[in-house]
Amino acid sequence: MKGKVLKLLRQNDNTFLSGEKISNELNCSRTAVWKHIKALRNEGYDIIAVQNKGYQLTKSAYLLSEHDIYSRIKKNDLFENVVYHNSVTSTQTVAQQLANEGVGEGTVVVADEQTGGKGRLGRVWDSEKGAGVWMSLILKPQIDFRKAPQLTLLTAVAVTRAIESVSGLPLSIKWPNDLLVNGKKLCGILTEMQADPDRVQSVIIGIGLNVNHGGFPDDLSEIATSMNIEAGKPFNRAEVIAAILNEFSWLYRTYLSQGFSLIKPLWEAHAVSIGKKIVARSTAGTTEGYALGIDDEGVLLLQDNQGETHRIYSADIEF
Ligand code: BT5
Repeated sequence: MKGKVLKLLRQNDNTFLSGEKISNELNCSRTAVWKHIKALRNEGYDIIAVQNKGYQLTKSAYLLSEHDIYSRIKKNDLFENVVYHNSVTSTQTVAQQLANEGVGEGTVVVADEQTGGKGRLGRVWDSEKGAGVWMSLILKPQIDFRKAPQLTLLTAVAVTRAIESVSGLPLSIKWPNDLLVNGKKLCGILTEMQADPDRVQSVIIGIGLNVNHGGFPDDLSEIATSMNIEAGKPFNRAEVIAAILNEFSWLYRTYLSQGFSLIKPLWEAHAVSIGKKIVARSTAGTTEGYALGIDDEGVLLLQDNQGETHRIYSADIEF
């Protein structure tokens, strides 16, 4: 069956073939078609999927390669070293290992697929092969460890600006680490730190960005989206990566020399949760109230129903 799907796609080179047409021709369900497409992608076939259009077998335009990333990184950007893998368990683990071995700032680990991609608190991050940007930045900032969460907010600003410039899609930031388009999650950020009592040794920033997905597994289809689904066209992932690294470089340098106060208004300009009634859940408990904003440290200020203001360092929020 997989071979028949591939044959149909080959016969329709350079045009989109709808899932419905394939399922009719092969007398199977559209879910079965999607599963075969996924299996073909896992074997290395570059198949793009666009909502309301269907599937198309492409040449190399949307394949990711180390050379393509290198060739697009701007001169003087922070990132001079790209470590590329076709498949890894998690780019976070690879980056942490490199940082422990003494690799310094300016290295980025990128993978075409993660078999054990992770979110916060041990959650799973779905990292389909060939579809997204799965990458981890190695940083060694000379900052107090309490300030590390600011880097999550800085990264949210960098990715938002980069995606808006590449695609024109309007993004909003949901504190602390989600980037949304039309209320659905396009990107998640994971900041992991190793620190002594007073000083940060390394910070690994993981960025998971859905780029060319045509759909998601059942458990994510209601909450996740991709650039492809939102814009109705696929994107070159190397171009997206280079744009993110470029935005990140200047924001991070500004942050190191002048602190968080210049990043804060850029973050606020895209924040969706501020001024809204929210519920914040964390391992410490659940707090309900109005999100007043973030303070100069990047901590969320939440006023509860009794008028008391709480400082929330990390939580999942709903509004
Ligand atoms: C995050 O966690 O949003 C951080 C995700 C960071 C992923 C990157 S990829 C490169 C690097 N290497 C890694 O191993 N990780 C980083 P959190 O806020 O805990 O959100 C996790 C939740 O998002 C899951 O429980 C799902 O509900 C949802 N989710 C999982 N995969 C998704 C996807 N591809 N797109 C949108 N939502 C997803």
